[in-house]
Amino acid sequence: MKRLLILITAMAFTCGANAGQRDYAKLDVNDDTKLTLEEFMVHIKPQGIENMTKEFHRRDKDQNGTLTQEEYTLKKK
Ligand SMILES: [Ca+2]
Ligand SMILES: [Ca+2]
Repeated sequence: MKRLLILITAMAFTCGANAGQRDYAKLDVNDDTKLTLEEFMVHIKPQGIENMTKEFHRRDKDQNGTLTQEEYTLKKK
């Protein structure tokens, strides 16, 4: 049990360190290094969809309908 807790803590720490990249890889379901709106929405709760749609378009600097990793991580804090 103690070991599991340490493992979870270690994982949380690792995730925090480079969360943007890990998120991006996880969201990019088809691994084409572009995030479509659909991929972007996969982990979003229904009530968050409107906000996330705005967020997606805000990050999509070149307005091509997909997010590169750079666009995705740019404004993330
Ligand atoms: Ca993709
Ligand atoms: Ca784009």
